[in-house]
Amino acid sequence: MLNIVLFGPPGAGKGTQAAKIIEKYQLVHLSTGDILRGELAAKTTLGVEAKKYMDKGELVPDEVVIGMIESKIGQNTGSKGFIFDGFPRTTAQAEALDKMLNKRNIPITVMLSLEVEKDELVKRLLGRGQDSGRSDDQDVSIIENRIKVYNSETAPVKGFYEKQGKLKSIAGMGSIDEIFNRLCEAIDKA
Ligand code: B4P
Repeated sequence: MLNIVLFGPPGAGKGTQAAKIIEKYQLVHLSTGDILRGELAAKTTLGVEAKKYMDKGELVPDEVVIGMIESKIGQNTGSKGFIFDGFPRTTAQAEALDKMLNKRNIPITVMLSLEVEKDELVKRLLGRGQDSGRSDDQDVSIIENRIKVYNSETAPVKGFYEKQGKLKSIAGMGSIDEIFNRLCEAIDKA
């Protein structure tokens, strides 16, 4: 199995690149952001609760996202592999994911970390806010908070995979196709 953690700050291109990777490698795409937005659109209790955190640029509590991912893995056991997009976002989530995957004997193959400068992140997210109307992309102060939360709570997850020898940093500036080619090269060598 090929199991990839696609990592990076908000606006690094995770969702954009994940769509291309799943097509090429036939993987199951698990994006916690997409799952949460789906819950919100369906007006479930979980979605309504999660919106309170997402609209402030804060992380949704670990136990909520860990439970969501565990049930999605269980529903897709016969797949060629998974791409985890936007998860894990804390060290506790990374530890929980390792436990879930070790139990099934399907470890993470590689973590691909997209590296993008802060000014470019803000520009991309404001652009998406205009096109999509996504509420967490509308306001510079919410975007700045998401980047701050990324630096304090999420960036340490890189160290977790680095210790396991699985971290590959990928330059995330440039055209979508250039970045995709860099990612494919890293996946093919993993
Ligand atoms: P996510 O949905 O994961 O949102 P994101 O970090 O902003 O990244 P996304 O993948 O959508 O954007 P992308 O970089 O592809 O999370 C949203 C919220 O949900 C979080 O803030 C949090 O509250 C909650 N949440 C999700 N997962 C969680 C977890 N595990 N634990 C706790 N809470 C969780 O792209 C952004 C834009 O850039 C796009 O418009 C794209 O077109 C553009 N772009 C991409 N590549 C480009 C390029 N090369 N050049 C120019 N533009 C580009």
